[in-house]
Amino acid sequence: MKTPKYLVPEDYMADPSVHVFDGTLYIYPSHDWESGVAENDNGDHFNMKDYHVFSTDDIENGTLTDHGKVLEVADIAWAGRQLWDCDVARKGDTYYMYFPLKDKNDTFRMGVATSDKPYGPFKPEEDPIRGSYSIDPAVFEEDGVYYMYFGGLWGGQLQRYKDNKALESAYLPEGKEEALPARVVRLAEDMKQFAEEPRPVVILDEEGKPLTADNPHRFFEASWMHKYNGKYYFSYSTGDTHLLCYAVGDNPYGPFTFKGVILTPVVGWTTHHSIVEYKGKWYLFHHDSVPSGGLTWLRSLKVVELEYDEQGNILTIEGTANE
Ligand code: FUB
Repeated sequence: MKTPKYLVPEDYMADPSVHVFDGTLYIYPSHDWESGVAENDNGDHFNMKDYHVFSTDDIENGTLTDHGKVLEVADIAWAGRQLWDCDVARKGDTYYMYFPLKDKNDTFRMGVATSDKPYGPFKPEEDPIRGSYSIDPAVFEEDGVYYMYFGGLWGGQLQRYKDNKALESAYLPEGKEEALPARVVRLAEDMKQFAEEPRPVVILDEEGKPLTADNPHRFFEASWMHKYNGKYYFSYSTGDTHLLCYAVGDNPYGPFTFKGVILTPVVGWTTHHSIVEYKGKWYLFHHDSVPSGGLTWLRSLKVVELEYDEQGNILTIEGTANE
């Protein structure tokens, strides 16, 4: 499947987190809609209020099942507004959905909701995860240990925190200062709290120096982790330079060395993805705003095959290539 394919042409879905459970592929996207909120740098126009889950046994030629609304703002006791990119992990017989949502003080926290089925519905906990902040959770499991990667600049509020503490005033590094890193944290046994203080996800250049704030490849949002040939691939969006990039490390905490661009800019401001192996092939799930005529808050899900060269480098995909 060398050309990308739109997955849900009848609705606007974005930020796909994708997992395979018992041989079926499940997609957990954000659900975009026209809420009428004006576009701004704070991301207020991404005013999503619920999630759907999709599944398929044949991503290339099959149809997707829409499992309907599985969680909504109205069900969450601590909710303010804006359900952004979520992810789901399985431990034992329980499926845990992790979601960023602004609380009643307009501060993003990470919530947890559970289900006994991968397609929900998900029942939210009464409170957000203690000590959680910012957006875009992505959960990676290895040998029964679960790691959450998270964080996002600007509207994602990461610049409001240092050493996991809220700052009195936000600070965004500039120029040759070190870029703000994503965070990674091990989840507790019960999957509902952090087991430790979140750590920085350090991305180094080829000389071993952390990427600086003026580097067009520095982290902005949309963390994802996958493993290929024994290496850990941390991938992410560069936000205002509109790329999906990746960096490779030897363990889930990093550091990671910058390797390259996965996807060149798509139509629409945001770019966001997941990378999954299914039935012997690797796929990039992502979104663009072509079907809505470029409206960045009305995005559409896509999938395209992802390939590596013999050294394990990801071959760059053209963001404006279409069906
Ligand atoms: O969908 C809202 C936000 O836009 C996500 O959390 C970001 O990653 C960006 O895609």
